[in-house]
Order: sequence, then structure tokens, then C-alpha cells
Amino acid sequence: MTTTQDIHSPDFLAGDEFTIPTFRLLQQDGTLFEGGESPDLERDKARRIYRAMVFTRVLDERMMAAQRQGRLSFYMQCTGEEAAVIGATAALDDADMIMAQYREQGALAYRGFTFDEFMNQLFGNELDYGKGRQMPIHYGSRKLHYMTISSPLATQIPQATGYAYGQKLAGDGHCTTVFFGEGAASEGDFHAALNMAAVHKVPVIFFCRNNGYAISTPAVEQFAADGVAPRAFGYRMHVIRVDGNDILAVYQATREARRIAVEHHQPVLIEAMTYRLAAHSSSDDPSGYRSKKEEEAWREKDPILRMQRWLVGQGWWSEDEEKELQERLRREVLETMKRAEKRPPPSLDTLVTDVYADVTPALQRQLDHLKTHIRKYPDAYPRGARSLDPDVVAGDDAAVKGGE
Ligand SMILES: Cc1ncc(C[n+]2csc(CCOP(=O)(O)OP(=O)(O)O)c2C)c(N)n1
Ligand SMILES: [Mg+2]
Repeated sequence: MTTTQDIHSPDFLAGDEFTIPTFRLLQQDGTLFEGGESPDLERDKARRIYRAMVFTRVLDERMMAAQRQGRLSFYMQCTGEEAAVIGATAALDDADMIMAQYREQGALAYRGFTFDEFMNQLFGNELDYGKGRQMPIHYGSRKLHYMTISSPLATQIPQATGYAYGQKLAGDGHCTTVFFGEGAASEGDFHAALNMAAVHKVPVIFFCRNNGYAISTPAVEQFAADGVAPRAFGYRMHVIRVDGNDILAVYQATREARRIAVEHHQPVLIEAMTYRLAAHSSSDDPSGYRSKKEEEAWREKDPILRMQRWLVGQGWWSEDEEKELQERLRREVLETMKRAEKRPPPSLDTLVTDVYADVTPALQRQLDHLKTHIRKYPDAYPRGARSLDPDVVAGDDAAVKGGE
């Protein structure tokens, strides 16, 4: 579809002719901006959102510390972006599909993923749904409609378009929300996904967390445009930019986006302006590429504090409740970590099961060879490797002896 208006002089349109406003409702002191109206958000839901935000912060602080103690190989924090992720998730139906990048543990927390479930994945133990096959933070939950994380950037974006197209065909009234960083939006997959979604009119919400950085590369070095939002025009798509640290604005914008997506089968782009307060990951040190002053300025805009002040103002939260919640979460996170750490990894056989419908002879041979090798050279393997061999556990040592 193209417009047909003629002009008779070469009047170019400049790329900076449009500026995109930012939707804001809540000030840092917990009061509303003049002219802003609180969205329809009831007490219980507001408290559920807040608890999920604090849960995420506590999990992140504790697991980052565990990584520094050498108990965990890797970790990524959502710190500073809790309102963007959890506000958006709360605006969805709990059965809508979420495709995330890797910094959206808050979405899982909101939907009820437990500390045990987080820990089992982080430690890759026998209860991990991914059977220990992935690095920490690659969560997934079929039950909670949360697609398992995959590391290559932006792959989830066209997958979301495809999944949402399926939802449209199924006519089940659900939509898909895909989270990604402003860095991932530079991948070709982003553009293919938006174009296809607009052409096929699929119920998908593209939720960009613009947190200012792609690892060490600041947004100003990533694109010349006014953020990611203007790209929606290129695909004839609805778009809104929102203050990503403002829980009420994120919630209301996403609720409206869901309505457009589900009722009108139109994709929507949301750009949430926020800041990654922590390092990119446990392997990163931000002091090499940004100033403490910049971080401090954003710390002043802490989304959790902002929501807490609003809740207290509503009479929906108290100091005592805050203390109780903090203490309980800190206790539970430690208890579950100790539990998960002690559990063994999945058994050796899971290396080859559910790769194909049936274990192929070639894979079976490789597994037998590995078991034999571990028995012969146990010291060359991590402690406890022998106990992962179900044959050894069953006392059937003779079964593979001498088979090298
Ligand atoms: C295809 C691909 N290229 C590069 C990487 C390495 N990488 C991992 S995260 C990242 C930065 C992504 O930044 P952004 O999308 O803004 O997300 P943020 O980390 O800020 O949440 C890069 C370059 C990758 N995982 N996949
Ligand atoms: Mg980023």
C-alpha cells in the first residue's frame, strides 16, 4: 500500500522531522504528573506486580553475589528494568505467549516461577527443565507460556511473529509479546519480523527495552535515529514510547497495545526508555565505558522505589510489609540456592535422550563409550561423574567393563 500524493518540486522529507513523545504518568516521588490519570489497576494486582519486582531484585543481587563467590558460572541482572518487564507482563493475559531475550526474569517471577525453578536452571541440576544443557539464565516454562531463551540475539523476534500468526489462525484470543534490547533491534531479524507482522496483521507486541547500551556500546553509537520507535512508521505499525521506569505508564501502554493486537489483529511496537543499572553480565565491567555519575543519575530513577512510593500513597503498602517481604525473600533465596546446589546434575543418559524420538545406534555407542571411559579414568572427570551413570548406581559395573 503506497500513498499517491504528487509534488512538483524535489522536497525531501528529513529523517529528523518527527520526534516521538514519551508517555509518563508517575513521578519519582510517587505522585502522578499533572494531567496524568491512574490506570485501572486494582490493589491486589498492584501488590502482585510490586512483589514480583522486589523478588526479581533480590534474586539478582543474591545470584550475582553467588557468581562472585564461584558458586555459579554466569549471571545476568534485570536491575533497573523491573518496571518495564513486569509492568508489560502484568498487562497481558497470563496465558499470552512471552518470547524474551535474557533479561526478563521478572516476567517469569510475575507469573509464578518459583525460586526453586530459577535455581534448578541456574545450577543445571537434575530438576532443570532444560536438563543442564544450557548456560545459566536460559529459563523456559511451558506451563507459564514463556518460550525458552536462546542466546543468538533477535532470533525470538521473527519467531514471535510466527507464533502470533498461529494464534490468529487458532482464533484463541491470545497474543504474543516479544522482548528485546535496542541492540538486538539492529539485527536484520527485527526488520523481517516487523514487516511480516504488519503485512499479515498478527497479534504481536514488539517490546523494546531501550536500556541505553548493547554491552559496552551506547545507544548513540548504535543508531542515528530518534531511538527505535520511528522504525514502526516504516512498517505502518502502531507505536508508543513510554518511560520504562514508570510502572503505571508501562502497564497502561501495554494494556492498550494488547487491545489493538487482539481486537484488531494489528502488531504494536513499544519502546520503553530505561537503563541497565548493573553490568551487562557477570563477565562485564561497566566502569570501562560509562561514568559513575551517569549510573547515579539513573539510580535516582529507581523504578521499584517509584512504585513503592505510589503504593504507600494509595494506602496499599506499609513499612512493615516491606520489611517482612524483604526478609522472607532473602531467607528463601538462600534456602533454595543451598537446596539446588546440592542436587546432582541430570543423569548421563540425558545427554542423548530426546535428541531424536528414539536414541540412534550412533548416539548409544557414544554414550556407552563415555561411560566406559569415566569408569576407567574417573580422576579425569569432575567428582561425582560416575554417580551420574545409572548402570553404576544400579551396581551393574560389569555391564560396560572392558568395553573401551
Ligand atoms: C547474533 C548475536 N550477536 C552478538 C551476540 C553477543 N551479545 C550478547 S548480548 C549483546 C548485546 C545486546 O544488547 P541489547 O539488545 O541492547 O540488550 P541488553 O543486553 O542491553 O539488555 C551482544 C552483542 C549474540 N548473543 N548474538
Ligand atoms: Mg540494551
